[in-house]
Amino acid sequence: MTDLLRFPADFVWGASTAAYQIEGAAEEDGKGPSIWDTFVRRPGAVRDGHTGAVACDHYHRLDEDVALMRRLGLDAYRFSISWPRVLPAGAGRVEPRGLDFYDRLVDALLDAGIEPTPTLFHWDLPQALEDEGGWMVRDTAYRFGEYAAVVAERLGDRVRRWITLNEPFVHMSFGYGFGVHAPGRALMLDALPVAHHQLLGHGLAVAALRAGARPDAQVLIANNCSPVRLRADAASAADRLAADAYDALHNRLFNDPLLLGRYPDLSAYGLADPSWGGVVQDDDLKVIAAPLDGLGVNYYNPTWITAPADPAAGLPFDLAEPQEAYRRTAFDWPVVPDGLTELLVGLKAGYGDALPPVWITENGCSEPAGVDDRARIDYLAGHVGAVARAREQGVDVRGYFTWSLLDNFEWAEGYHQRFGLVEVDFETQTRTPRASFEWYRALIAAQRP
Ligand code: PNW
Repeated sequence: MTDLLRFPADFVWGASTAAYQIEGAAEEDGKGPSIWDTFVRRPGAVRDGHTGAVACDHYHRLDEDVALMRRLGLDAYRFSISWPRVLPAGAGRVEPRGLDFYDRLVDALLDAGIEPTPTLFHWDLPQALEDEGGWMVRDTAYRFGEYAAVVAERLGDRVRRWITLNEPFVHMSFGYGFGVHAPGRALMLDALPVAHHQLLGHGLAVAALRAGARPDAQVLIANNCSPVRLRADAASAADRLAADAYDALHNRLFNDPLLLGRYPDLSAYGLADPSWGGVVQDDDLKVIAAPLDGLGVNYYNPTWITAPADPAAGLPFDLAEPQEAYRRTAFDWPVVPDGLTELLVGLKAGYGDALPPVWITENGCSEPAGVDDRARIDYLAGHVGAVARAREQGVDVRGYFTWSLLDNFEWAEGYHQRFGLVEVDFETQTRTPRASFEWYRALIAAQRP
């Protein structure tokens, strides 16, 4: 299985995590509260009232965790930086102990021969900024640019690959649209300014990183992309329009401004007027479309869409279930590796030369507890194969990061979903590599010249 897959020697093999999901130490060393620290206290917000207060206790187990990564043979490790660890109030006073932690992590990774690949924002907005309106207000974009400059000044001499935002679509829709993630606001389509302000923040962060980091630094964003599919029994003109509307909201709303410098016309689907009521100001799109060194793509599964049963009810599409009997992960997500090939080939077809090199910045699955995770090996093998097929079809994919290195705090699902190559016992903090860890280690080793 593994020996069938040969990638170029410089293809980057990685694993991903995020600060709130693994670090714990939620109130240590001067860290300010984030919206997740607040949200997890809301009754019913997270299954069984789980919180990330301790999580994998990675904040205190950095050396052990980097040793695991070294054993795995990773080329790169994608982690996220907690904004409120660095700037407890989101802006103003810098907390040096917060920066010290990431400084030590970067050095430990470099010592282990692993490329540190930090993400500046993986959903843990400083609560102080949420109190001022969060990503619904334009100021948050400027605060994000300032935060990027602070981090670049401290880590920019050593970090060569940066990611600005993680999945602005999921943060907008789950956090501000439906309210199932922090900050728990259910604004539905009124949450659209969250897209623009995150993208503006991204553009300002790109400028800050280019100014403050090493000249050879690369800057990426990690977008959650999902190929949109119709059910075989749903192929009317109304179904196709619904699928286009969903694609515009999930994929093009974030990829078009970054790569083409313009927003999709959401008004064509009754979603919003093109100016978004003054949210999009002159020259914002120039900032947002600053050239990227790569597009990060987080892929889990396609989305099936039908025409809305009740067009007056709000959204111009309905989410549907596929008719095919796909294998399901423990999260009940369908396993569809060819969706990743379809997605990547579609990005190339749609954006052409405007598409920079692509990096799979997340891909993986939740499976039942236990170390004999054959199902995860099948998932990963299928999706790595899907990347190989996209490369054969001319898509310039440079790296693959699996989600996740460790079992961790899976947002609204708490510790009920396990995505790790390494099992974590959340009582004892014991780490136990799974069969998939050994499989991934062998895959990476087999690529070495
Ligand atoms: C991503 N969806 O979130 C995040 O970047 C990770 O932090 C998370 O742990 C991982 O995927 C697994 O969930 C997503 O419903 C959340 O389409 C929801 C969706 C996709 C990605």
